[in-house]
Amino acid sequence: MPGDLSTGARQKKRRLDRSADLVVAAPPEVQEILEDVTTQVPDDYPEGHRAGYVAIIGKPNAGKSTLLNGILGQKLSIVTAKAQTTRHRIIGLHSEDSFQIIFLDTPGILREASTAEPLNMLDQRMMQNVRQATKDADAVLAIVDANDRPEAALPLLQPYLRKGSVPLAVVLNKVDLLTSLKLRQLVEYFEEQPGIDKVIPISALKGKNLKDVEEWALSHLPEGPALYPKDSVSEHPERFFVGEIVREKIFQLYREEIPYCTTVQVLDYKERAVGKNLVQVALFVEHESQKGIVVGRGGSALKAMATAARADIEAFVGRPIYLEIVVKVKEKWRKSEESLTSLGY
Ligand SMILES: Nc1nc2c(ncn2[C@@H]2O[C@H](COP(=O)(O)OP(=O)(O)OP(=O)(O)O)[C@@H](O)[C@H]2O)c(=O)[nH]1
Ligand SMILES: [Mg+2]
Repeated sequence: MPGDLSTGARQKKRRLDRSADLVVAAPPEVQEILEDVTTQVPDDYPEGHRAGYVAIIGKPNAGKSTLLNGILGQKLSIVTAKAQTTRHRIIGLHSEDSFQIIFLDTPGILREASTAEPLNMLDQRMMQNVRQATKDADAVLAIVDANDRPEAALPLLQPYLRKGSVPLAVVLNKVDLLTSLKLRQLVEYFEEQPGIDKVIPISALKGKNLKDVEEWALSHLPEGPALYPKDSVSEHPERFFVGEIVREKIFQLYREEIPYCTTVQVLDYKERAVGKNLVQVALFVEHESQKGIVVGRGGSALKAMATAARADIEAFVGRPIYLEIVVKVKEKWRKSEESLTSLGY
């Protein structure tokens, strides 16, 4: 029977556990449960069992989170039509008897630093999350929107095209919007680029060819035991996803700068044996004027958003909840190291 986790795998996992603690400000009792869970790594595993990390990277809005959800068969990572929805590195666990793929969904990669004004501090933290994910990865899936100019994707792929780099697949997404001729041309274009291990056309939204992505990823994972319990779908606690669902509704229901100047923090998450669970969320904006927009006339905008969020949170946790949202101003939170850290970035 094969033995213990390799030192490299343990180090990677420790790094991820640590950075996840930063991302998710879980209360002590949750942290304790997490500790229990993450230390229960089995010492042996079935012959031929594979496990490892697969980073999902790409430009904003390419469909990274939709792909993760499609492979997992459940809505885990939030998805909206607006760019820069995902801000953290989201772990999604896809396990079967013979493997565990640890997917790392990441924020969309922004413009190259050399060609534009400097990124704000939130953007910088988001890019740090991408770098961390690819550093830990055994394989990288670069999601490319097949409707964009293919040349525009090359700078993003560049770091993985070098010899000895981590294996890279270009996943051409949204092929449901393309003619088959255009698709053939695109596949040829990327296949001609040296250093790309495979080009996989998919529609994450329609669930087309997702098995091909899974099979390619699996073929690049090392043999080893599962790193997380097989029945878990993520390592982030439920309250993290509750906050994400509120953020998703903000992205879906507000326009212009509001989604981008807003963040949420789950203040309290009480599971009750009887009655509804209590969820208290603080929603931070940067100016008083933005607070007015979020709340709306007579509170109508906030009420509509909270109603939509509550329905999705209830579907996610599988029971009724009581959701309380308070709107607060935290000036320039996107530009302050201290605020970003206290807000879980
Ligand atoms: N037509 C079509 N739309 C898709 C497909 N995959 C994703 N989308 C849509 O593209 C938009 C962005 O999807 P996301 O999954 O949030 O994209 P993302 O890459 O995670 O975006 P960020 O988190 O902002 O970087 C959403 O409106 C999706 O419904 C696809 O295969 N076909
Ligand atoms: Mg996303």
